[in-house]
Amino acid sequence: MRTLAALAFGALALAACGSFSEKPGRPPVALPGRVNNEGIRDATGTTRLGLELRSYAFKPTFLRAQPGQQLTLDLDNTSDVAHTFSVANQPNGVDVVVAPHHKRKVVVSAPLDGSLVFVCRFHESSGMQGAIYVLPGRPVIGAPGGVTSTTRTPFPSGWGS
Ligand SMILES: [Cu+2]
Repeated sequence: MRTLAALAFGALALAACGSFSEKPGRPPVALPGRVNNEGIRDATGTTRLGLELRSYAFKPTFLRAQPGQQLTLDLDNTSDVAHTFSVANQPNGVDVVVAPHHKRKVVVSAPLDGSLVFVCRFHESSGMQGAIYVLPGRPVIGAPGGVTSTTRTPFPSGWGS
């Protein structure tokens, strides 16, 4: 009976995990070109979240935010190749290289409307791009919010473990 109970609990835990928001679903905004969709995250209630860089996708791929909301992104490259986090539709946008198995931190502001598109410059054509968006279904436009700063501050010890 103990085994059965454990199995039941495991199934419940799996079901609970399945209901989280990072399941790849229909893309909330249409980006030009190929997009490897690793899920949507509602970031409207947070100021900081992790963004995994893998080959060749950002996870999560789409971040929903409030207009102008400032977000600290803990970039975590879990792959064996270098990636970039580069804002595509910003004249003076951020362009950060993250070495294999390294972490970087960027602070961005959500646009007031539309989407802030980010790409990996090395693998954009392979579908490595995503967006911070305000409302689903809105067109991708140049964003007056944009990037406020980037830092090279080391991550707190134990981060990501
Ligand atoms: Cu890349």
